[in-house]
Amino acid sequence: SLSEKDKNIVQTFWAKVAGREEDIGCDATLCLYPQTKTYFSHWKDLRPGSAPVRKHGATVMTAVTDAVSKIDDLIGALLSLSELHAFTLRVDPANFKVLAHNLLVVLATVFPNDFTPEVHVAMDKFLAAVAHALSEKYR
Ligand code: ZNH
Repeated sequence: SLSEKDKNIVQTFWAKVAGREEDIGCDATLCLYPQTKTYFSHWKDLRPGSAPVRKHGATVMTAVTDAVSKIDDLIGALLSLSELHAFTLRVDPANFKVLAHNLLVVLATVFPNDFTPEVHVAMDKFLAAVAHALSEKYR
């Protein structure tokens, strides 16, 4: 689980994402990894970089920013989103791990100097905890 040191590393590193949620979120979700597009078939334009795809990327990243600010209670912070994904959106929770991996790749690419091995470990633990919290309402 996340040590106090990990939490500090995550919070410091994640501050760099501010203002770039749309680009990073787009790349981590449907822009570079369109294999999940079956969940978004109700959108008119699903092409990588389309307006709804960019908007969704920003939405997910903003939710991650919110989770970073509530890092001491991720289960509580993400409970309603877990419910939404489990019962309304019916997203296979395996996708949370896929997104965590994709996001690590994107972050390493966008911030090659800041993404040290230490940051990598802390972000990996954090995103695993987020995936776990989002899976809470799945039974
Ligand atoms: Zn998700 C939506 C978050 C992952 C799918 N999302 C969403 C939202 C949010 C989120 C915030 C919005 C809501 C409202 O509106 O209310 N997600 C999130 C997070 C994560 C996620 C935080 C992790 C980290 N998702 C995900 C995945 C998937 C998804 C992985 C699959 C693949 N989501 C989704 C969908 C939706 C969402 C489908 C809906 C969209 C529309 O718009 O329609």
